[in-house]
Amino acid sequence: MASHVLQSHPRATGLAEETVKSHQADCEIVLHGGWFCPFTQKCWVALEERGIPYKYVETNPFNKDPALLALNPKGLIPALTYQGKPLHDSHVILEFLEDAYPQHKPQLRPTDPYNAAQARIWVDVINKYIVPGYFRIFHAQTPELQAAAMSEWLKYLQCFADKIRGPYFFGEEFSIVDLSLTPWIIRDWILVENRGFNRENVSPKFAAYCQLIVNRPNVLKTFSNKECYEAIYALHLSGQMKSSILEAIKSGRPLP
Ligand SMILES: N[C@@H](CCC(=O)N[C@@H](CS)C(=O)NCC(=O)O)C(=O)O
Repeated sequence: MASHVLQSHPRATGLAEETVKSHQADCEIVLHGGWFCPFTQKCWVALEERGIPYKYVETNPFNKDPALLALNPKGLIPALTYQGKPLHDSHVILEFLEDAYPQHKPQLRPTDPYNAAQARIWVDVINKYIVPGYFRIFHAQTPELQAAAMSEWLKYLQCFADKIRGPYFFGEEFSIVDLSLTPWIIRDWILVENRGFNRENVSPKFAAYCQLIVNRPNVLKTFSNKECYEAIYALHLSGQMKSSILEAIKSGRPLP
C-alpha cells in the first residue's frame, strides 16, 4: 500500500528536491533514505547542520530489495554507508556522525559529560515514548482511542517541555535532543488537522520551541511539499498503513 503511494510520489519535492540534487556526487558517506521518512530526516538534518559531505540516494523500504537488506537486515531506512560499510538506525547514525566527524562543527551532542548523559536520557525518552505515541494517535481509529492516545502523548510532551531550557533544549545551541524530536514537530500539522492536536495545549513555551525548530533552514531544506506527505498520512489515518513500526505498536513489541 505504502509502496503504491511511493510509485506516485517517488522522489523529494520542493526544497528537499534541491538538496537532493546538490548531493549526487560520490562521497565516503552515502545516506540511503526516503523523502517522506522522519527517521531519514533526522540524519539528513544532522549532515546539513554539520556540513559533512554526503551523497543522497532515494530508497523505497517497502519493497525489501536485496540491496537494502544488505545495508540493513531489518529492511528499514535510513541506512548509511561509510567508506562502503553499512550502518542503520537513525539514533545510531547520529551518534556515529558525532564520533566520526568531530572536526565538523557544531557538534550536536553536548561536549560537557553531564549534558551528554542528559542528552542520552532525553533522546531515549523521545525514541521510546514520544515517537511511538505519535504513531499510536495515527493508528487509533475510534474517537475514544484517539483521545486516550492524545492525552498520553500530551503528558510525554509536557514532561519534555518542562525541561526545555530555552530557546532550545539545552539553551542557545540546537542539539541532538532537539533534532531527535524535529521530524515529528514538523509533521504535527497532520495531527492538528485530523486529531485535534494543538502545541499550545502542551504549553506556550513548547509552542515557541516548535516554531523555532520548524523554521530552521536545514529542517526546511530536507522537507518536501506538504501535499506529498498527505498521500502517505492518509494511509495512517485510515488504518491502512502497513509498516514494521505499526506492527510493533499493535503487538506491543519495541519499535524496530
Ligand atoms: N528505528 C529505525 C526506524 C526506521 C523506520 O521505521 N523507517 C521506516 C520509514 S520512515 C521504514 O523503513 N519502513 C519500512 C517498513 O516498515 O517496512 C530508525 O530509527 O532508523
